[in-house]
Amino acid sequence: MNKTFRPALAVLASTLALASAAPAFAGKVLDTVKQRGSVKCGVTNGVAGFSAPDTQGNWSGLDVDTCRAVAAAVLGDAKKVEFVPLNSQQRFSALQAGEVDILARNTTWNLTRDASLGFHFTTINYYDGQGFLVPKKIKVTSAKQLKGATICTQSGTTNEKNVADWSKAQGIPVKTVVFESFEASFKAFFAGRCQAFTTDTSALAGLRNKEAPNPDDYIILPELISKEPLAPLVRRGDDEWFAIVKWVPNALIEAEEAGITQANIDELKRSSKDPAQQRLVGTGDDLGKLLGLDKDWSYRAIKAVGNYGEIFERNVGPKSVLKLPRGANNLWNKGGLLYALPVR
Ligand SMILES: N[C@@H](CCC(=O)N[C@@H](CS)C(=O)NCC(=O)O)C(=O)O
Repeated sequence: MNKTFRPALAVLASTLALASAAPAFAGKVLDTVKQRGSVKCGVTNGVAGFSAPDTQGNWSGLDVDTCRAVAAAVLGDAKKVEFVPLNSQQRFSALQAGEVDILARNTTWNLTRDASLGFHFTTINYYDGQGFLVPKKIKVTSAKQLKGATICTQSGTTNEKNVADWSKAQGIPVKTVVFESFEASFKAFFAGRCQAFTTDTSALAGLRNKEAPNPDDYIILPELISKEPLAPLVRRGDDEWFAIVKWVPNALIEAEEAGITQANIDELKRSSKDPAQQRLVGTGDDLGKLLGLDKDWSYRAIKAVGNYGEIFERNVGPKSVLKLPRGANNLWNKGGLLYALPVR
């Protein structure tokens, strides 16, 4: 070997050794969360299936479960979450100002938001697309028939911009009416102010089933006019917290791939000999320490909310009022787009 390369290689080797042995340094957000004893999670004011309070103020939904899983992983208790309702306009400034530790609020990951707001998107927890809800009585069965229609939507969303793009690209002029509050926007629609309502189709399913005076009087049109990959996000500047909020939801997807459920996790913790399962249930390699957590971080998260498939089923799938098909949100080896990064 050329002698001049030897010292450089030695430095590289020792750097790599250090990198693999070094413990993670807990970031400021994790310290604050531990001191406070709760995770502050920015959510919506109420979108069925994603984040909505019941009459007693108990929150549920797919985004809510992401925050509960993080709380279980870092604080050992899925209940230690403070939910902060934010409308579409308020959500980003609240995260920037440090009013929440995580924004888990049906938020679409796109270039502008990723590159200009000072955030890191973490793991996509729902692949969505924008659509239209219309009353059956107007006899519209395709978005192509919306020429000249008045369309209600909420400001501060991708939806507002997508409908303008779609209208231009398709040569279908429409009149968009935007509202700052979600409630005001859908109430106006159900009162007949607009011929169509547009937002992410998952939210349209919630609107139709939970808010419509009579769900059977409304249909969701077949066209999807955009891609809406929804993901929780965190502020930049704390790589350790970013890693936690990236790896916890990822572990819930990996748990589904590995066949670990809320019901079988304790049995697998006792008896599994499969290294992939062992890492997730806390009996294999200790990956928690690399995140500034303990060995049972993912065990607690899965035990608290279930694997991704269970979360989907309960909140938006067959066990919910939304009854959304698994579609793109199925695992990659079952025809969907979910592909967990290896937890190893
Ligand atoms: N995914 C889209 C839309 C998200 C969004 O804010 N949707 C509205 C309409 S469903 C909402 O959640 N409103 C609830 C609220 O403001 O509390 C985005 O990130 O802009």
